[in-house]
Amino acid sequence: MVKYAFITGASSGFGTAIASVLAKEGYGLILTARRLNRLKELKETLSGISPDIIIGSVDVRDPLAVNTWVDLLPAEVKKNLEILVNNAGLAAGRAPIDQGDVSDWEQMIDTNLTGLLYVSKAVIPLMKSRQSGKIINITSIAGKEAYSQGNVYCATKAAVDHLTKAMRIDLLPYGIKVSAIAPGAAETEFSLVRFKGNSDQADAVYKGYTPLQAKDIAETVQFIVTRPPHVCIQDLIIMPSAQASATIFNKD
Ligand code: NDP
Ligand code: 8X3
Repeated sequence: MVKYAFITGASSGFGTAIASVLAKEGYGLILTARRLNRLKELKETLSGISPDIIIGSVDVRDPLAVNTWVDLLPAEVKKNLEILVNNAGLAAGRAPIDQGDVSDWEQMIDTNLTGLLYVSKAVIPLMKSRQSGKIINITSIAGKEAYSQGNVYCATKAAVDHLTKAMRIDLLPYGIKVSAIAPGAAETEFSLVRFKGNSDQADAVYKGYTPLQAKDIAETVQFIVTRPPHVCIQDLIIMPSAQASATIFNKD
């Protein structure tokens, strides 16, 4: 019997690396993001490693798309959905609070928080009916500490941090484990997205030290999902060795 892992934001960064690691663990994969071409490439790469891969262009901000997508999954897949990794997310821009772009705020809140809620609400009933499941929310050091000009991004991640605790309480009677991973600076497409394609600004974020790689976070997911049934990893902060807090780095 194939067990399935649903990973949002699988077209890049952590999501792609998590898909690869869970494929090697033998999971069938349900991979979503907006960029279908990326998901097709990933499916090709992982076919022959994962026993089954289902991909879909799903914008987590669209509740109808999310619900329809989950509804239309084959019955056998829904019955065996064991893992949800709520990974899709982004920072859009960096600005003092009074100078932020309202559409950036909306995009971050709608994706990082509301989108995560939509996906969770669609998937949790499947886990409840199995009386087991593992949900991993990708938060951030930005959810633990606020930093200058990070305001709304930090707020969305703090909200998901708190929501993770609340989900764990609500889902406790159903054998569903809920975990959070809060990474520090990791070199993915994150900064390129945050700085809207400005690669000089994005590259500068990772200069002078060794940032985390997507694989580091994927291996952490692997650790969490391979714990025995009586163990729940609730909350992890993972930083580059050269980063002590959200803003304190030891750079060359
Ligand atoms: P990437 O930009 O590389 O990946 C982000 C992923 O999210 C992409 O697959 C993107 O896919 C997806 N995504 C964004 N918006 C939507 C949407 N509306 N609907 C569906 N999918 C969406 O960044 P990371 O891999 O670094 O980011 C993954 C998560 O990790 C995010 O939640 C981020 O906040 C968090 N994080 C990142 C850190 C870092 O330093 N990199 C540190 C701490 C946390 P597509 O564009 O195809 O839709
Ligand atoms: C991404 C890391 O420090 O840029 O969540 O917010 S940070």
